[in-house]
Amino acid sequence: MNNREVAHTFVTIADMLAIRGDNIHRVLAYRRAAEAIQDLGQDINQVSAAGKLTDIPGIGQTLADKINEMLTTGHLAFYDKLAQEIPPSLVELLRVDGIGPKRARQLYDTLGVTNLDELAQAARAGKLRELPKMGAKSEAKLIKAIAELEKHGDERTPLGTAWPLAHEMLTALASISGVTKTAVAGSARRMRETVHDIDLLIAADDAAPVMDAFVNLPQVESVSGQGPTKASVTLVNGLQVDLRVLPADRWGTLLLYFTGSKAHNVHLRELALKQGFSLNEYGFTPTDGRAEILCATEEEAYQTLGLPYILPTLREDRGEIEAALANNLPDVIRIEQIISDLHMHTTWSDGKLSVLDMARAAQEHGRQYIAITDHSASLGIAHGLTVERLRQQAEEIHQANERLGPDFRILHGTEVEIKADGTLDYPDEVLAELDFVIAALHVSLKQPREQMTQRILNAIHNPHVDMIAHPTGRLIGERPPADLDMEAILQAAAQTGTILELNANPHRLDLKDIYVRRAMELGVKIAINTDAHNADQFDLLHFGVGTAQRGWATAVNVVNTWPLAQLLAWLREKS
Ligand code: DGT
Ligand code: CA
Repeated sequence: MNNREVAHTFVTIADMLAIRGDNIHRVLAYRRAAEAIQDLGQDINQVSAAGKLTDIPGIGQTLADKINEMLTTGHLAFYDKLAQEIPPSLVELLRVDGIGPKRARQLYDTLGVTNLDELAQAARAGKLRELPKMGAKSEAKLIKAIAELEKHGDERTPLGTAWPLAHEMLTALASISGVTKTAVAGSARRMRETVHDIDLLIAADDAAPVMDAFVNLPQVESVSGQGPTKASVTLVNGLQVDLRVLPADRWGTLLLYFTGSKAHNVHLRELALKQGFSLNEYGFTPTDGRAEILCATEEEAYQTLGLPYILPTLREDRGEIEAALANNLPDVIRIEQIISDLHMHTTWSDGKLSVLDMARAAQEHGRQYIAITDHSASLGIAHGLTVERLRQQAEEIHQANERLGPDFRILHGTEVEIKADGTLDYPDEVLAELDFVIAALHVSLKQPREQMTQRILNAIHNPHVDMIAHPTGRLIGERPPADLDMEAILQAAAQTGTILELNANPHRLDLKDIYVRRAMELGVKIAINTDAHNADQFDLLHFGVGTAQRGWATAVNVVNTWPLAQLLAWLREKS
């Protein structure tokens, strides 16, 4: 079995356990383990062979034993036993909006439904309306939700698609009179790279006008549910959006609750209980009968628990609550600290603007220095530069620097192709003429793991290469990452002082958060770059910063926060 298969088994077990009604911690433990395995930079078989499974965050001895059993026998007795109680296909029901574990269990127990097809049939035959807590209206709603699932699927949507939509809608609603606060909550606020749906929150005393405006927004295709303070809609692109309208005095706990993650919330609630409160979205209720505590801000909610404020991007229960308790939260990178962008393109290759125009746009976006890094010759599709043209470009960059004066600096760089055979597209003596050398993969991304990894390692060990761009080459939702031994790459980057990029384009976000976190542990320096091909793409930076925060990156480890002299000194030292 491979990482994906093991992760899939654990996710299914988590869902089966939830349907069976097991304790939430047990369910979350399997989910967390699945996520860690899915995201692991190494082959789980190798980790297992090295006896290091328990080094993976979220995997203790019990889960390690189960993984070993799967890897050696191809089976898991626990899964087989569970499957006799809860058919694994029953978990498909959870994909339908409005069906949770309890409902799935009920449908199985009462109607013998075991999968999505059977559910659709039962619903369309009118068999659901007689069930307890159902009725014709709920049945109709489920039929709609099933149709929705059949039409649009339930693929997660890239943050880059969801984010602008969420903010456009919120802006439209913010202007309604009586609205005092607005927020995007949920996974989008935590800047997860993909979202299942968008959660919007609005504070207003009178919900009705907001509800009305919401369901009539131009982005909305259909309304799947509407109550006095709550509505769900599907947008024309298939994305689902939930809106809640609430009074402002409970805003803090409401925003906290709906921002999640679920695991973070569960952990906070436990902490609250230990301190004598039950915590929910409406506030803190002391268990000894004292009056409820309302929190108008998230800061107050954390304060009530004796915690410092925890940024949304950290709320994944990946150690942030322990760190907050120890007053040891990482001082993660903030967007204002970024002063450079080290990866961008101009009309010399596939960019839309000249060197000077890109520099001016970067300056307008607050950057103090940049590297111009057009593609190399072999990337014909992007009009890569021959050596001759690369040298002509040096002259243009020199002139642009003269024009821009001492307050801004353009470095002359390249995004040199790591070719299919593992060599670089320019000879070393050409690379030596440049200020900043990025190496990157764009072609032959499906080679076997060893070959792929070796190509990047070759580049890392070339003393002229300063940075590896978008290391895995993935395009979220479109192209899977190349099969790479990321641990070996991170180790080599640490050893040679090679910078790894966190490409801020929301369709890449590559390195992803967990690799950023590992980079921080190993002391690898990262660069958050936009890879801009046009002026407006400098605005994508915040996606990179959000992802860096999710990886607990601090300013010292992000080279774009360094003054130019410090970066140049680092590059000179690089071996
Ligand atoms: P998504 O939509 O799958 O990308 O991820 P989220 O985190 O946006 O999840 P969603 O939309 O199901 O719920 C939004 C937030 O509401 C979630 O992050 C935490 C909170 N929440 C929802 N359901 C529960 C729950 O059963 N327990 C707790 N503690 N919190 C929940
Ligand atoms: Ca959500």
